[in-house]
Amino acid sequence: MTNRRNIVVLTGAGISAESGLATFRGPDGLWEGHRVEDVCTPEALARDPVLVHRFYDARRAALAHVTPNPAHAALARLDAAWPGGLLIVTQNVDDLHERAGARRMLHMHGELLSALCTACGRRRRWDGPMGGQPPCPACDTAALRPDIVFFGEMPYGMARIEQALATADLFVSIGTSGAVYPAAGFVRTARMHGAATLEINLEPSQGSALFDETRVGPAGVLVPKWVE
Ligand code: BJW
Repeated sequence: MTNRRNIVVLTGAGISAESGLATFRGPDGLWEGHRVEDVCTPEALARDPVLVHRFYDARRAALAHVTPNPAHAALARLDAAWPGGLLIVTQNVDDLHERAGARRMLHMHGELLSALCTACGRRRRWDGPMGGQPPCPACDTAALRPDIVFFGEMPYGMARIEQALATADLFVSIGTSGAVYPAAGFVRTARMHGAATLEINLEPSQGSALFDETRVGPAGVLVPKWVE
């Protein structure tokens, strides 16, 4: 491990791949023939809500059959033991970091197990096929949508993330292709503020050249090695 004080960890779909969840842009990255870019937009939700709900219902159902892997567990150990600053920013909408025990974390692209009311903007736990009870009496179930950040929408927690990047001594990116912004730009921001940068991925990502070091291999093996 390292003795650097403030750490920001960014995770992507690759960290959950060894738990059995599909990544977005690999060979199995299509869902019923649709690219994620065609399903995850406000326009797609307006045009074909049944398709979009089916996509997220399937993803939600898949959560019941998976468990955290050694990479999630290693980050949870880091969270419990690290005396300095730590923020685990995940692009993933699964709950595997929490189930492994991580606490200092943030879901920048939303959560499968959360519903968002399009009428009042409140978020609540997803508890039913169409989101269960509405978050507040003023809105009805029809107004609920998956609490997912679609393309063109502002990710959650940007101010907190920017602040953590500005004071980071080390930025670590795990299991992400670097294809989607603003997450793909975090490495530049961290470097600009003087952080050391490390990438852990099955293959060099689109932004590999921006990292001080790239370790190529499965997260389930390399993340525990990095943390210990
Ligand atoms: C392993 C492994 C193993 C496998 N071990 N590794 C042109 C330029 C710049 C930006 C834009 C642009 N045009 C449009 C934009 C903006 C747009 C964008 O980036 N589009 C790109 C397609 C170009 N971004 C947005 O719209 C975002 N909002 C935004 O920009 O708001 C404005 C703003 C302005 C200023 C500041 C801030 C904001 C919103 C993006 C929302 C993304 N949503 C999704 C879907 C929702 C969640 C869900 O349904 O699950 O999020 S898309 C999808 O991609 C999902 C992911 O979180 C995201 C990233 O994917 P990820 O995690 O990297 O997965 P993969 O599959 O791509 O990669 C997996 C990697 O793991 C691979 O490299 C494998 O090799 C590796 N791997 N097994 C280690 N075992």
